[in-house]
Amino acid sequence: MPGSRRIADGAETVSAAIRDAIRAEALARGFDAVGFAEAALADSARTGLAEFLARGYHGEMAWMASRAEQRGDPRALWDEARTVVVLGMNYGATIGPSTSDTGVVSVYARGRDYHDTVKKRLKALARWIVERWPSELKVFVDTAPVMEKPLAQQAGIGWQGKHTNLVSRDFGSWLFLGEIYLSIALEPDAAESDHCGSCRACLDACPTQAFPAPYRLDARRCISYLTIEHKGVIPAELRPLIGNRIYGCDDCLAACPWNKYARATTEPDFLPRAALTAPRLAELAGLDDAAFRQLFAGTSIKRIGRDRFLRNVLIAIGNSGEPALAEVACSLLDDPSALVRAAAVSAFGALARSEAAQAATARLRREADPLVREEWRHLQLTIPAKAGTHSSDARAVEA
Ligand code: B12
Ligand code: SF4
Ligand code: SF4
Repeated sequence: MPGSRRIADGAETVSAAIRDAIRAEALARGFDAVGFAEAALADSARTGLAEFLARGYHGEMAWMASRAEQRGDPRALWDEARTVVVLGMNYGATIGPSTSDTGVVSVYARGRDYHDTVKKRLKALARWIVERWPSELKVFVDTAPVMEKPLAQQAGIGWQGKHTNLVSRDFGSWLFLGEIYLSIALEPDAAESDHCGSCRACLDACPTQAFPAPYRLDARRCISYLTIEHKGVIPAELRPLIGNRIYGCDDCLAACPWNKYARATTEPDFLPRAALTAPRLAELAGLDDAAFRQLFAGTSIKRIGRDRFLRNVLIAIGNSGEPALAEVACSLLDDPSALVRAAAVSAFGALARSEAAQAATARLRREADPLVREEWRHLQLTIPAKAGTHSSDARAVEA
């Protein structure tokens, strides 16, 4: 096979020495967990993926279905792959309480975009490897069609818990994963076994009941999916369950008892930015495109763009129960983005019910976007306007 060099055939000692050297170098370069797997997935991973897709649990993530064959088989992605080096980086942090007028950004997104940090480290380690042992290689983190969690379990780094993420005995739920595919065959590590036992803390902690069964996630109900991947209007029945989570969700991860072994990350890139620990909803709602890009430069939040982010902020405003924030929602009813306008209607309706319902008729006369019109109509149906009681809020929105 071109480019493939089976240097470890019948030479277990050499293979072990190479693995030990790579492991030591990876740890020295700031990775926290390292394991080796054969470049082949267990049948259970492939069938789990097929079931996930067949049930439509991936929602709008069409990219998951379109490269399913490569996702389910490392060699279908790259036929020279023989070994997968799986690497983990600890991003553990303390999760403090939040107030209703602030938003919660999930822990993984509070620092620098992990894709950049992990990829840079993977590439540097990969260069170090090829300088010593002739191998073709490829590096991946998150975005490629790779099943990172089952590979990490096969490499012994942890096990897929009932919340479907990888749990580590040393770092709990808080590891980012990345991989180096090598064309040389090295002895794999022993796979980790499942240590969930009868625990179901993560399943019970989920605010949207996104787990149809243990080890199975319906992404369409997951707040992480809804606030990050989902591009359109968030279904009305799920909005109240989102609370003040404005980017991702950590509830199932945080509930895991194995987090007692977790430790705070010391990686400077993953330390939380002050602006992202308890951002005030009213301030976030005032971001225009340029201010959004400036505030979130270098973070993963910038990937979703200002409009989708403001949609999330408005859902949190609608859930805040803070009448003072009704004005903030009201100020976005004329936003150029239909997605933002639709979320503003929903938030305004949640905080100032009768004023919003009274404004609906006038607003419907000039709103052309079907999604925003639907939000106004929904308000009219669910909150009958009280005749003759125009408040100042209602006059402002009708204007
Ligand atoms: C798509 C995706 C999402 C989707 C779907 C999540 C999901 N669980 O599939 C959404 C947007 C919801 C999401 C959310 C999050 N994600 Co994400 N996501 C991915 C991505 C790109 C692909 C995952 C995938 O292949 N899913 C498809 C399903 C079929 O695979 P699976 O989860 O392994 O499902 C298995 C089980 O269902 C099992 N199974 C089925 N039936 C049964 C029955 C039994 C008995 C058993 C044992 C197993 C079993 O078979 C399947 C195959 O193994 C990976 C990166 C990557 N390329 O792998 C990151 C990744 C999984 N995400 C990650 C993170 C950090 C998150 C969030 C924590 C972010 C946040 N704070 O908001 C949340 C966690 C939500 C959760 N509980 O999973 C990390 C997880 C790191 C870790 N320690 O595991 C990854 C690995 C990215 C990275 N490189 O670090 N994510
Ligand atoms: S990330 Fe949040 S919404 Fe998604 S499954 Fe976990 S607890 Fe549920
Ligand atoms: S909370 Fe319990 S069931 Fe969920 S992953 Fe952790 S140990 Fe497993």
